[in-house]
Amino acid sequence: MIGDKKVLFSGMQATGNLTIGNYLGALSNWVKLSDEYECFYSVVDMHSITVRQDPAELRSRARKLLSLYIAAGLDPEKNCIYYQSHVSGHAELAWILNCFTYMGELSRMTQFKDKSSKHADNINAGLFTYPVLMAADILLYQADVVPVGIDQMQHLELTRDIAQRFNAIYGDVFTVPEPYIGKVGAKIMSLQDPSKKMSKSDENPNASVYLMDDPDTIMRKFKRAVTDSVGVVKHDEENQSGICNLIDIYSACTGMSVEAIETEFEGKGYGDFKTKVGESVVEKLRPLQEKMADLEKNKDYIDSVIKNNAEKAQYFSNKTLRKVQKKVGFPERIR
Ligand code: ATP
Ligand code: LTN
Repeated sequence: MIGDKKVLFSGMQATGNLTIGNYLGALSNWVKLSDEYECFYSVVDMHSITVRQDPAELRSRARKLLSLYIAAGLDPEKNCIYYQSHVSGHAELAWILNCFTYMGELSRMTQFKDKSSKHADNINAGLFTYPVLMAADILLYQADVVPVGIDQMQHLELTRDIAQRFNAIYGDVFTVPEPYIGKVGAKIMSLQDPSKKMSKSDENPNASVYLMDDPDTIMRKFKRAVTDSVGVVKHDEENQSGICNLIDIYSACTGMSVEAIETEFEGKGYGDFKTKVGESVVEKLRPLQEKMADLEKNKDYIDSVIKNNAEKAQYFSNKTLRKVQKKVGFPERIR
């Protein structure tokens, strides 16, 4: 707890351009929960270097991502929006937690398996211990809740296991966090292959809709979206995964229920449906894109957010870090 509020932590990597999957699965829930909790939203740039990055590009993407958090509706006066690399406690706690995590646990992580097959020439130790750094992010702020998309559930479970293991040895040090998975949009699929999740690192640009895509591009991508030959707008995951995905996107953008959507498009063709889905996405993204254009002009404001929030995050993270260091037996600091 911070004051009378429970704590929320979440983060995104500054790799690639964000997609509507990132937005509907994570960012929009962050905004929804931000009044209820004391929130920490990090641009997890330290996670990004587990795969090779161009330094200038990483820096510019990280800044864009931080601005995007604000453009999506997170108020940086109320929410702590900061770069992971500006707060030394993440790496320090990760080291300690590495000593409480087993090789076997890390070898089972599907994201590690996926990324090591994609980057076979660079299976570095950071890629392997990535989930421990994620656990450190969360436990450092004593987070009660972590809003993420379904693909991160396995990492969340590992975080809970590490916290419980540590608490069993040293007493109640860490809050054991709960995942928060939204009801709609928790797994948006690729528009070109609905059996795969929409991902910012997909090589096919038609597979993903990016948050900064202009309206014409968005409409074109939805028109080209892979569907089926059934011809009915129905939420049938087994036989109509493409249509199902479009229904989920439409539902997440309009707030309509699946049943109401099926009724709206009864007797209508896929062409009409795809147009409506595209329009709903364009409308959903419009305010975010406008705000983003404003923020890009306001360098000093973003700089002040970066500075003030890093200090705030450093302050709260230090409390946990000092406690953990004492518990494991590091010598006291002499003042
Ligand atoms: P990459 O494909 O480069 O690994 P990513 O698109 O999966 O990246 P992350 O930075 O790993 O993006 O994820 C940020 C957040 O967005 C996480 O909470 C993740 O669960 C969520 N997320 C990512 N893709 C989707 C998706 N297709 N549907 C719903 N949520 C998603
Ligand atoms: N592993 C996450 C990003 C991430 C994160 C976190 C999410 C790093 N640290 C802490 C929630 C909480 C990903 O790949 N999407």
